[in-house]
Amino acid sequence: MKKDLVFDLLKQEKLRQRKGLELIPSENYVSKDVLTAMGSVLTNKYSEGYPSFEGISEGTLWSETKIADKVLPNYRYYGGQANVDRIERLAIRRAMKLFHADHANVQPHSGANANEAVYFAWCEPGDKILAMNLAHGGHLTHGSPVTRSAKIYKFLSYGTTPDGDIDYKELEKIALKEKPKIILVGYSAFMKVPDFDRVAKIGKKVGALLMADMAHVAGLIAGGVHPNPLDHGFHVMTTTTHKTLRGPRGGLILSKGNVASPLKKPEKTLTNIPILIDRAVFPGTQGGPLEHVIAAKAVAFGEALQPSFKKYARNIVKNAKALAKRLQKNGFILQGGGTENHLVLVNVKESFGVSGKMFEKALDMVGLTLNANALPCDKEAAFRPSGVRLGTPAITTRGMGTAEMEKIADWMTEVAKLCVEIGNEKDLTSKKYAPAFEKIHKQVVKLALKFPLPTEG
Ligand code: DSN
Repeated sequence: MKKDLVFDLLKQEKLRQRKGLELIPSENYVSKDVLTAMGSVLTNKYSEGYPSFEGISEGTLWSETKIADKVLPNYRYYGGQANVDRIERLAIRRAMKLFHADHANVQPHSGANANEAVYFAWCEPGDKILAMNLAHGGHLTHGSPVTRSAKIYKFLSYGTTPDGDIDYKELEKIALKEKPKIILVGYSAFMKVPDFDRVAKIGKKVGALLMADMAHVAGLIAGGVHPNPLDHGFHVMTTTTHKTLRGPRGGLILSKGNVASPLKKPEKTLTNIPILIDRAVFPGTQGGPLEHVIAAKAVAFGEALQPSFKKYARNIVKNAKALAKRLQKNGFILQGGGTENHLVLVNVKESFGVSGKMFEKALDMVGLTLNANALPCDKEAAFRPSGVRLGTPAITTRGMGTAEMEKIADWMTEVAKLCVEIGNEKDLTSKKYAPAFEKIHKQVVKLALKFPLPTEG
């Protein structure tokens, strides 16, 4: 029988990934084991509810073999859960260990779902949530008016300072005045390391739940090169599992507090946060968990617990700093003057007079993938922003080092100069410039093929 057309397209996507360089800071390449677990028979299984840890004593709580050996009672709505329970318990324990949490909920289908579940767990409609302004690097799910959450809760926002850091003074001023139920530190375009202690102090003064959305830097936290908000007074941390953490596409909620049976109706207290969150994920906001993805999360957490992941995390940051330094040397103006994590935000407009969108398209033509991104107080329209955002998690997974970062920065500079010469976006594909783009593209492909994806071979 003829194979579905989808498989031809998958082949082409594999080739695109192999021959190009992924610079989008929120993307990565998973291992063969993560991919195998995700494509497993667990996709056939329904398992609404949760596994339990009843009968596992404190002493054996952290023994993976014992957790995986035991068939225990559970809180599920379907039979046939013996293996699913054991896999989900492994994922939970590994996540807790990785992030020093008292509890982990591994069921959120995405980071957006994870955030929404936390709001739902702690707030009533109309309650105030204080989060970073989207235009300053925050995230859509932190209060953008187009989201469902923004129609339910009242979001307030703080911004960043001209040097790119969180405006802590503004955050404190708003918190003291408005007494929000949640103070949220999290972002998708921010290159500094937050001062969690400072925010925790403010949160305690006003009695807010302290929540960190660490989707971008979870892998850096797991690898020990970025502070963990749960070690600095925060109550909850949400994340996706597919960015620096290098797992399958999905969400995760970690929390501090007491873990009790999900059957008891909990009071809204800080110590009950883990159980409030479990109930907010299911049945509050989601139905059946994606157990094939949870299995892949368990594998990814297992990989992140290995010493080699620490080295990976270190290299992500080292590479990002090298990339930033070379870009600056070549004339690019960087938001915040550089980077402290995996991400670089470039003001292309100010550096070369080129729009972020034109630069993104031109780089795509040579096999360098990143995204146009608005800068704080961007004067340009949101769909034609002044900047681009790029990062090193994926290319570091491929084994690239600082020498390759310099090459990439140099190619980006060549492309920026070509853009200046071309002048406008619609002429990017003009025949006149094709040889110049092709010359750079060939060099990018040559380098990419030297560094195979983890799933190749
Ligand atoms: N879309 C993600 C990112 O690229 O940062 C955030 O959810």
